Amino acid sequence: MNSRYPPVSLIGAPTDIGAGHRGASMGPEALRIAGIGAALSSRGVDVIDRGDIVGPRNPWLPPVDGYRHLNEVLAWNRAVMDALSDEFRAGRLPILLGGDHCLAIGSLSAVARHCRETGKKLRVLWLDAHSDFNTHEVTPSGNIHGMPVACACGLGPDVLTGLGGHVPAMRPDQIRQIGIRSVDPPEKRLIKQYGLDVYDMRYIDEVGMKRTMEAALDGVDADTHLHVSFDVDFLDPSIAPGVGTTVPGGPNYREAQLVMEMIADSGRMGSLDIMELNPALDSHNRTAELAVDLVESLFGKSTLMRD
Ligand SMILES: [Mn+2]
Repeated sequence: MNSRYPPVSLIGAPTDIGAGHRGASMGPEALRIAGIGAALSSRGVDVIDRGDIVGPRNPWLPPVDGYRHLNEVLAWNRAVMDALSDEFRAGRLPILLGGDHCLAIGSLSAVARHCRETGKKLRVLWLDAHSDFNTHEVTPSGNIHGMPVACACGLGPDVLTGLGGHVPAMRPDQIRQIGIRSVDPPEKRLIKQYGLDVYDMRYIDEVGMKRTMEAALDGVDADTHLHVSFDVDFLDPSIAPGVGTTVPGGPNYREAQLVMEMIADSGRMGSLDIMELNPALDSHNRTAELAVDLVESLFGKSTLMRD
């Protein structure tokens, strides 16, 4: 077994309850079919598949008071938080197989609570085309997958912001967002107001991915729990078409590999979300296969001859 990594638990969360397109509910199975478990085992990682979390079905209703499916979103996120908390207590590294990105409210709540309980420093890397910092006042759609970062920072409905028992679950300065290229104008104002650290595509174009990641990982040390929330729409749609909210101009294959390799080099990743994979919009499961390829890099598989 590869002693560099703690034992890993795969947790499926098959729902699209917070999304604007149906289909992310099939993400966990697509990742399994693309071989995520075997890929980790072949890296020498001890991996268990815990199967799927069970939650309410998607009623596909319009928003109420700016939120779509709030009760169902809450039920799913409670279940996600509990599942991840169990893994942290067991000393394992949970990989959440989404599912849409609203489920990060549950994973961020669990991670933040784990860090409070163990005295670890928290750093969240949010790999995404979007900032996901909407609120019910400014959201154009009411889809809660556009709100998880705001909720983690205490901005949102009490039931979601208070999920982990501490409001806010985390401070904006514990979060680094990478790959951002689509932000609604009122969301932009909130991001400025809260001082969120955003490395958008303009920044990456100007300074390069290596320096971007050095900045995003700056200060991560042996006491840091690094949580990686990987929205598959982070990637350029030309290589990753299987998502509901594609935005052109994202990181290419080599840039994405570099992101994952530099996270692996830090040696501090303690939890991972793989979110928004939508097999209904994919082509021959290639986006799932790419995601698995990138996960291998997160666990130390270098494309270069460095071992
Ligand atoms: Mn997202």
